[in-house]
Amino acid sequence: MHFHTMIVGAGSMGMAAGYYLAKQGQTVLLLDAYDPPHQNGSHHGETRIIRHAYGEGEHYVPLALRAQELWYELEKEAGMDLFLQTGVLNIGTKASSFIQEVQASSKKHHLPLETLSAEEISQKWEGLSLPDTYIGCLETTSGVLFSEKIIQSYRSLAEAYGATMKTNTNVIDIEVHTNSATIHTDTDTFEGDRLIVTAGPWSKQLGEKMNVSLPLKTTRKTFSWFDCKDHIYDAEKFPAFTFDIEQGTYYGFPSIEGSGVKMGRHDGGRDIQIGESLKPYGHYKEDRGDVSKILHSFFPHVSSQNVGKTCIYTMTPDGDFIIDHLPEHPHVTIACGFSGHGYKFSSAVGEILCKMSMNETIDFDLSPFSMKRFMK
Ligand code: PYC
Repeated sequence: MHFHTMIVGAGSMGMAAGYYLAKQGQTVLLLDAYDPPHQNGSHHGETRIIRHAYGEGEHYVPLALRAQELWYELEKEAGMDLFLQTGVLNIGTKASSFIQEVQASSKKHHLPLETLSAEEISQKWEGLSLPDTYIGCLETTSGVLFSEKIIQSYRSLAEAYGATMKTNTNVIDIEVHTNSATIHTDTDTFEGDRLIVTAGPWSKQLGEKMNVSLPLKTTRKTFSWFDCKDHIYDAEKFPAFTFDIEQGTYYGFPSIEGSGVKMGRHDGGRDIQIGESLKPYGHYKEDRGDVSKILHSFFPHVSSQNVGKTCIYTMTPDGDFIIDHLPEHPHVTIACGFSGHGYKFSSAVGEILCKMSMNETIDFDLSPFSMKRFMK
């Protein structure tokens, strides 16, 4: 079988790319080791945050704004709610470089952002009680994405546009030729003019099959939901949030239809080797301890913990993504290393990967995401 584009890894980035390519009338093959949406990578756990003013660097803002437009478009096409405009409150001290970058990026890109003192925050949300030295930057235009529903929507639409989806399929080998590629799976061989590798934590191993050494580290992360005594944290009145404080960096979600407050720690985690089985949530003491300490310090109306899960971050050394062609083979693109903050961009990244695969002009500066930065 011969395709215009073959995509290895149909998670958040790959599935979005497959959708855009199939919609453009291209023949597309999507391969995944599981059956997406699934619980084995980096897209499960129901929700992800989208923020526009961006603590990780203002170079992400145009990408975040395009992603937001595309989320609204996807909602329309899929005919369902995939984004909830809860707003996002970024919390930290004035000295936090993350908070400073949130403020600077909002100023540079003229984004609506309100800075509130700890007292103003507790007046606005009785569910938050913060030290006097903390401030919060509130962006009301952003909020929460329903990550698994989105992957399912992209998949259904891509298949409706004619994409071929092969699930529970392991890629055994990849041969890159001058103008094409061959993929050998455990059951079949596929040929394509273009190849996109969007395999999250499995990208490093797949890179090796193409003689590319990707500087990726995989980290086991946890997140958990906490019961709330009353409706104080309901998404109708409480925002998604991030913390950049001396205890670490954290993120969380309001209670959505009775889910409870969801919270995870963004820094830290345990390095893992892909292939080793992931220890279940609760295996390590810090799985419960890390976030419950923060939650019980600052969220006085949260009660007992409910349930937790594990997921995987694929980290680059600098925390910026990799979205690039292979230096010697421009028909092969790799998008990986989303370093725990990529999901929100997956619509825009999917569109970019589609354009790269069709040799179209890209409207974004992708130089911060080049592979060359690691090849000095
Ligand atoms: O980038 O906001 C974020 C985020 C939330 C959870 C993990 N990353």
